[in-house]
Amino acid sequence: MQSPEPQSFDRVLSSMCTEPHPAAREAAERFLATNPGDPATYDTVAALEERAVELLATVTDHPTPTEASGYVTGGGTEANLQAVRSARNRHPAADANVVAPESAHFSVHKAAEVLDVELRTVPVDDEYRADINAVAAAVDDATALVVGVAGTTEYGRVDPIPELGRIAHDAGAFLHVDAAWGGFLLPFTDHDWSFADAPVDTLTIDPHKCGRGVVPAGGLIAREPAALDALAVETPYLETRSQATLNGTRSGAGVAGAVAAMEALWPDGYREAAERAAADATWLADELVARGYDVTEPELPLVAVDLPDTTFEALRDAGWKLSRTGAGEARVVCMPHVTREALRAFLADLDRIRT
Ligand code: 0PR
Repeated sequence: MQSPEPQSFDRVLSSMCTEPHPAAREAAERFLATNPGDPATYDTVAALEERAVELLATVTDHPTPTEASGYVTGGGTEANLQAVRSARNRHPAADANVVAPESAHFSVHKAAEVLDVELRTVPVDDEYRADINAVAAAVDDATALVVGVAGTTEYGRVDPIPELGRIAHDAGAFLHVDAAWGGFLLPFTDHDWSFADAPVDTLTIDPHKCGRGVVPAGGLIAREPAALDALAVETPYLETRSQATLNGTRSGAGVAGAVAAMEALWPDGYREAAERAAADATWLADELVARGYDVTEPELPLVAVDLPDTTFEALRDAGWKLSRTGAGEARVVCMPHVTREALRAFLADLDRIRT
């Protein structure tokens, strides 16, 4: 039996994944059977992964992209977990803790549980950004890592990354920035978030989100090689001597797709996408406000809107793939597949449903 058609992206509004760039799709297919986890056997894809790291380091303004350390992870979850693990492994405290805003993605909670480190979540301010005073009060000598989010999952907010860096480093901790979603949008804004903007030690940026690579492709990039060295285990029965990744066999398709997408789109394609998304998010927010709804102002192109439950359910029934924030607002993430036309159709359904 033939497998079914994958569903269309037409009505997908809350996902942080999108249609891959055509070049990414093509490259991914050619590399489906390769394993970047075994570079001594699959050297072509291993070289592509070095290129992926260089490109990701370029996007994140690493001081020396050709020398940056990192790898293509299975997604933001793995990158965040490895950042926590690296910081824990490099910190002297036996009972290391991690400090993160409550807006941090749940992958940070998974990381803390898997690694058995204490996670101290601190409140966000009225604008849903990490509260600096709360972070400063939560760190202590045993804090191995402070996490900041550059593009939060729920509201698209950017934490004050330079301030978080100062607090982290004053406490002897590392700073990790989760730009899993925001990483390909932020270079075209005036936010401070990158290696050049702040003392960032490690950073998550996912090609399979706004990078328009294929799933799975996350990214972990480090300022110093020591961050990756702290993750390496010996690999006695491979030709290479050690491995810093969490998974062994990894997706060559993800790596090849990421490189193809970034080579096609950096920087102009990403800039155009970011500008279009920003304009669409502002337009949608204005349209929703004009209809009397409470909207959280989009900072990055993500619109959170307070809809009555019945309206939310009716929109889901009409086929709109919407999800809710923890507080219950519907989220519209203006990913590349979310066109102005799709948003007009969404508003037309909303108008039909609410009358
Ligand atoms: N960091 C951030 C800021 C994220 O938004 C996400 C995922 C991750 C890390 C983890 O990345 P991976 O899923 O690649 O491991 N963001 C949401 C998620 O999938 C996106 C989302 C949210 C998708 C709501 C659909 C949805 O209905 O959890």
